Amino acid sequence: MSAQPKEIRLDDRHPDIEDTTETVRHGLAAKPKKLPSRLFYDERGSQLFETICEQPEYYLTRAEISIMREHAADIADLLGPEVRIVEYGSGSGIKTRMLLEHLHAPVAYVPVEISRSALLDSVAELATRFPDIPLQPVCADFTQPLRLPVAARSPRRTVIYFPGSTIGNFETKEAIKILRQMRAEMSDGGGVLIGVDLKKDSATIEAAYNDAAGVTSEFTLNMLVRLNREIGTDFDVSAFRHRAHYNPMAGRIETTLVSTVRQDVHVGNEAFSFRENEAMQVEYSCKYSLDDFAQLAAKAGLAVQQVWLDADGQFSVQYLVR
Ligand code: AVJ
Repeated sequence: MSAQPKEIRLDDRHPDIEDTTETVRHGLAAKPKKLPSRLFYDERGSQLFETICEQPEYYLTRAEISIMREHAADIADLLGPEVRIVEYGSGSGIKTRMLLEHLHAPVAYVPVEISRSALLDSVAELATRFPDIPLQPVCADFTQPLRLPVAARSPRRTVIYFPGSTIGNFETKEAIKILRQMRAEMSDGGGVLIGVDLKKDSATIEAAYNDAAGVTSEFTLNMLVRLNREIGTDFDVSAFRHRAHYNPMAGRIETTLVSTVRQDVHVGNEAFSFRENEAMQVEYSCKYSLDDFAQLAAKAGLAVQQVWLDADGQFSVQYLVR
């Protein structure tokens, strides 16, 4: 008998709706100016990110998928039977499907996602593909402490899945904080399965954030398009350009929007001046050596138990335990 698609209840924690106007006012008043990278992801931004993943220069996604293709079965063996997977992020990706496909009698899959629509879309798709895995979507902000939903069947272990090197978007302090929070949420004997992009020559890294087709540039500039539409700012989008530079000392891509002219931008009735060539920080994408990341994890009370690499050693999937 084949399982019928069950109705899936969304556990809605009503994450605070961000006051974007306040965030932008705060960011434009800072010196240097700085807007958070989470503002990239409106519908268009999420689409553009998907297109970035298909660019020949953006090696991260392909490398991580190749790791999963090669090692998902070993990963599933290591996690063992009756595991509960909690994913930070919507889990619409192919990597999630590759993991779920190989698990042994998983007890639950719990995607935690702030966007209700992204969460519902991904869960609808997973429900048809994996009719036998209980899905327990939670609409919440994963950067905030979470109470996991009560499991229908109690899992042998709870594993937090955080693919995509999204950890790279957090500065050291925040990265430690989020890893600590994962440590608290996983069970005794649980772990964190995390995708981490690795340090390599600057040219390769810089090319990944400066694709020839200009998709990343459009993605970065879309933040301003979005703000003009949603909160009525008047950024002259054509007078900004995307700049992504690898800072080898800090081990990170630093993405800025550079104003090509002197201009005033209004948020409500407040004006903020940009000098010609003034750069506004919009994203960090941190890169780690295996050693760097083991040290970061240690600061969160986590030890690296196993590392899987792609054939070119560009990217890693790591399993962290207490
Ligand atoms: C989704 C955060 C992993 O930093 O590589 C891609 C986002 N920004 N190109 C990254 C991104 C520009 C991406 N992460």
